[in-house]
Amino acid sequence: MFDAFAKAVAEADAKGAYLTDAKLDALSSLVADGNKRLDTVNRITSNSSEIVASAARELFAEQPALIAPGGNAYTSRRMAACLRDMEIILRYVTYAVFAGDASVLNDRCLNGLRETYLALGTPGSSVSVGVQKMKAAAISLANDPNGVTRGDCSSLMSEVGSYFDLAANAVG
Ligand code: PEB
Repeated sequence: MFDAFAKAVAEADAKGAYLTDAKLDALSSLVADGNKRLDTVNRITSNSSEIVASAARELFAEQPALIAPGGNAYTSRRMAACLRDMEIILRYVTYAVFAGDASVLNDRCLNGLRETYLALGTPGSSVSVGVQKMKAAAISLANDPNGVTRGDCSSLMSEVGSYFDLAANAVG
């Protein structure tokens, strides 16, 4: 598991090289924009239940077969497992945003997840749609300019989006 700093060191060390100016610049802007990152993590974290619930509601509205008898989220046990999976994925996305690096998400959550869903008979493509819906909800919350100092968050939001895309593509 890396954060953006440890990743830069590991990559430089693998080449026996010093940190490049480009890396130093990238890390220094990560520090300069640190409050935006922490605000983003805080907003997603403190609204996590709502993000999961609304994404699941939309997913089931679009794919009602999932909650019909015989569906993959039918019975409260499977529904609970489904909501829990979405919550787990969202939690690892918040770790990746915090760390500025996807390795925690890849190594501890996504690694082998496609195979797990295949073995369970859970439709990964539906999980992927659910993750995309969480992405939309999370970004609209995190990118809301009200109640915070206004600034350019476009690159941070595209980074946040990239972690959701990584998760969606890992199972979809
Ligand atoms: C991954 N999900 C399930 C299981 C595992 C995971 C390991 C099997 C064990 C169990 O049931 O608890 N666990 C989960 C995860 C990590 C982990 C992400 C990462 C660290 O450790 N069903 C649907 C939807 C979808 C869904 C499409 C969006 O119809 C999910 C939610 N996952 C789902 C369901 C089950 C499951 C298990 C329904 C139960 C499957 C079953 O027992 O039939």
